[in-house]
Amino acid sequence: MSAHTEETLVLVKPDGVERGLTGEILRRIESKGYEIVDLRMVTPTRDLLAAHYAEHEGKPFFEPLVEFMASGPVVAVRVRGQRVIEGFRSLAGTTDPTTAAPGTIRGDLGRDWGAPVQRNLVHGSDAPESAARELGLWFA
Ligand code: D4T
Repeated sequence: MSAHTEETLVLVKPDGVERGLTGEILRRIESKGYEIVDLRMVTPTRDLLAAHYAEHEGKPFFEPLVEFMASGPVVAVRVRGQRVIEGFRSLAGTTDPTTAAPGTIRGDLGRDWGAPVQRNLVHGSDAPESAARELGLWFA
């Protein structure tokens, strides 16, 4: 592995799985040239989600977010590549799917389905420290 090879946690959220977009999302990751090195489908517990979203605890969207994320299966993916942490966030697009740029996962496939911002199809770690922490939680 070169100095810039990293691993990140990608989640296909319950909306992505329910809409049958898992394959399309994985296709975009692979087409970009990133490597899928581990993958599992899981309906996350509240405890796992509270740990995953610890930085958002106390925010108004925290409880509805945890409830949504626990509402069905999620696909957790360990993805490896050169600068993949920022690279995947670029593929995903900005947080709000309504205004995410066309060409991105959220921009092409997502929109506002009710609770603003919540159903944005994917999660991607935002820094090496959070990637290591999150991969440890989801691939314990
Ligand atoms: P993740 O962490 O899922 O990759 O998303 P982002 O990094 O793009 O966005 P974030 O951490 O700001 O938000 C985490 C998660 O909370 C949901 N959310 C966010 C929500 O339901 N309502 C809101 O108002 C916001 C800001 C969506 C993503």
